[in-house]
Amino acid sequence: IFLCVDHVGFAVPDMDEAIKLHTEVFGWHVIFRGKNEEQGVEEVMLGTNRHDFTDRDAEIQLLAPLSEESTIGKWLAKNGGRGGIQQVAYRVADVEKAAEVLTSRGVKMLYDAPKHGTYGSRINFCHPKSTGGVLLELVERPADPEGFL
Ligand code: MC0
Repeated sequence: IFLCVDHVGFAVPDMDEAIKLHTEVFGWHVIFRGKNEEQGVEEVMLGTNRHDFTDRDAEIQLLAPLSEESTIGKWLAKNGGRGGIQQVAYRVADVEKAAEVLTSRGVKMLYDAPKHGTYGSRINFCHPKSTGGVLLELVERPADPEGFL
């Protein structure tokens, strides 16, 4: 079902501080910064800066809450205000098909239909109660990522 790991999502209490840490200390490059109002997040995607950079590389996603009531706001509050790994995202070719297959195997999907994700991707999530405790996101990237990367 899965093509590869698309990204690992870190919940962060302070975006600017997190960017500084992951770029200056760990050497990642900011390749996208934006807001997803529907998900209640400010997000930053971190990637490598190799000359042969392609959208096949797994990325790190920094997620800061737009409000205390948002998913990330609640997650941070539950984690004592500290950041941490909030999700792992698997890339799929067809998010509806992948959700259908996983549902038939007993996984509980969060959404009946895909929602909008980073770079114009289509996303859904597997509830952590049916994955052994990890929030798993399914990501179908747009066919043409031109203009995003
Ligand atoms: C909650 N739980 C988690 C978890 N969040 N377990 C693992 N990883 C997480 N991230 C567990 C809690 O510990 C608790 O377990 C149970 O799930 C219910 O927790 P809750 O605090 O009551 O939380 P809920 O039910 O309000 O929300 C959990 C749920 C939510 C997964 C439904 O986080 C959600 O809707 N997530 C999908 C959307 C999302 O994450 N958006 C932000 C990223 P116990 O054992 O205590 O009952 S946006 C994004 O990712 C976009 C930009 C993209 O990539 O394109």
